[in-house]
Amino acid sequence: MASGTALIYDEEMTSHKLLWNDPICDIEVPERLSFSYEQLKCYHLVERCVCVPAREGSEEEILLVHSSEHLEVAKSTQTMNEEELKRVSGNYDAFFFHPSTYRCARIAVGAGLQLVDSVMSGKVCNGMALVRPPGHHSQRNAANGFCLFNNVAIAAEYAKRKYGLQRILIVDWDVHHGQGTQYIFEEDPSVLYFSWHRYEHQEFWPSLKESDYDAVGLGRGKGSNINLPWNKVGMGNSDYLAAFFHVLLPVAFEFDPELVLVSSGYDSGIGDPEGQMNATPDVFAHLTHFLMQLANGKLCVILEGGYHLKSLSESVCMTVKTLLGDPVPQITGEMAPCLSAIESIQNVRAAHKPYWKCLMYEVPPIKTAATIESEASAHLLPLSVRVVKEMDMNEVKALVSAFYADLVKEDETLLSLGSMLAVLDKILTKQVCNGIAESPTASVSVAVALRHSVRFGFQRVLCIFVGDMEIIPNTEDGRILMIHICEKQQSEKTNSKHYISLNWKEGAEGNDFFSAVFGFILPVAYSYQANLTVIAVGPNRSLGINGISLLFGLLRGLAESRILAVIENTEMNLMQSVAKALVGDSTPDFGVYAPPTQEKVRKIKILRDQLQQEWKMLQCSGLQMK
Ligand code: Q9C
Ligand code: ZN
Repeated sequence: MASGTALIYDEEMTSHKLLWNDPICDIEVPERLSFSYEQLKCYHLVERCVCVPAREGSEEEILLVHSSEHLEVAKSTQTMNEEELKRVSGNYDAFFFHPSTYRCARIAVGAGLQLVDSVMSGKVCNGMALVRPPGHHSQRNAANGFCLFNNVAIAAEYAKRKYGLQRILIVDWDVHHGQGTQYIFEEDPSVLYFSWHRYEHQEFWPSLKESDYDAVGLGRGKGSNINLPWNKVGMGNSDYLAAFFHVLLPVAFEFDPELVLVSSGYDSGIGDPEGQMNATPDVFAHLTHFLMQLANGKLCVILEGGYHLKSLSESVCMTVKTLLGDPVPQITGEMAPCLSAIESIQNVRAAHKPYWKCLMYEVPPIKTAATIESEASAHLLPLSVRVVKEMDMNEVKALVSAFYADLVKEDETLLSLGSMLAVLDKILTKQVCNGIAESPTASVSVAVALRHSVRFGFQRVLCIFVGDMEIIPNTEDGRILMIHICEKQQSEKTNSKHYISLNWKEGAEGNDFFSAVFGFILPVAYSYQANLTVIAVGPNRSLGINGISLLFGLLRGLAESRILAVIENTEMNLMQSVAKALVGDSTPDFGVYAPPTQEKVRKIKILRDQLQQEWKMLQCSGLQMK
């Protein structure tokens, strides 16, 4: 299992700069790179990365994607004077040449390829390349939008050839549409391209019809181009997360890429003069964390846009920090996507319904008056499991007798409570991020853990039960949100809005749980914004080990990664997988994609309709009037 994060930066790429007055191009400055790198140093992130040198991309490598005419024009600019440079630049929409541009662009290409090689060879697990000029607007035969060569597209094509990859995912979270990348891969089913972008009903640059949600790819590539147009400015954290939950992640997990590349523009972040969006640097930690769950963690992040130096550099740091495995920061603020975002999300889901099994039961959007028009081998275990000393028995007794005395008669239970509380205390006092406790009676341990956490001062604890468990009701309503995943229909607890029963039995293929995770559990969890997550795995669980691992891996993105796992009937396999997921170094191999049954999709939809007023991140289609 590869570990480590590559960082690629070469100061030489700061020599490409605008030599004349041009109000369109003057935001693409060398400081974007140097400032970001300084900020990385400032947070001591550079020293934690594996610093990989950049190199020049070869002509042959550039020709993987570009025409020889384009390469020759670019090459010819090296010896031009300012007047000639200005004239050639004028042949393109929003591009400037400097005598060093060709050299810089070749280093930008090579940096991306070095990153792909570092990840594919197993030298590192993931990494980021800070490059300019950026790439995603660049086309086979043209420079465009500050881009000369399409760094990410070349990286994808290179990875396909050199490593024989058959499925590559490109996630383009830059605020502009990477139309260059779309054109390059639109007929290629082996590259899934996802882009969200400021669109404003085609008002915003590059103002193309083909940036809309109905451009799904061509020929054999149908379904492998996903455009999510933002028709309003001001999109924020919840809108981006909703796009991941309801569009990108379900499709990406179905696609099951062997490598993920990010066209990582930060002009989609707050403060950017181009994007005019509201997403904070924190959200990029979450987006990165989600993508780390794919392709066995093989993730290459390559810089594109981002023009607000502070916002850009903070977001770069959040990305690199997350790649390094640091806890994901908690997102603050109300979690609810806006109506315009929901509408766009609904449109893309409907447009892609023919191509993706995860969307096959999608109902086509109908715009009517009914749409409301308003806004375990030991070394694998996390530290906590190994080092925590059990609590003093009297201390435990005293603690427990305060509330659950009648439940705790047997010594065995008391003993396990002791070790659970010891782990929990380490989490509460921030000595560790997460931990596992074994318990012969998970429901009792969890009840005690929840009560203890609330007493400690936690305002919101998310508790997920997997399996048959007699859930001990709590009296701290509002401070605890319970989601119970089990095969049997739970009876009458459902009248509390803080108890949700998700009646679910994993199918034989064993991965149809994705639809429940992305379509329901994560949206509810993000809406709630817990300070602590407790996950209890009991007997007769209706989920396989992979599903449980995925749940742990993804929930590490919440509550600053604070998770207490309570596991009954410890199987070695389960313990090991949970431990791996908690330390964040493994994503299970899900095998052949099994779509959820229509019945399950319906079940999720009913729950969503029922609960989306309370848990707003569930919204992914227009609200139906009652
Ligand atoms: N009226 C990247 O973010 N704007 N490129 C042109 C013309 C060009 C952005 C406006 C923006 C290019 C990599
Ligand atoms: Zn951009």
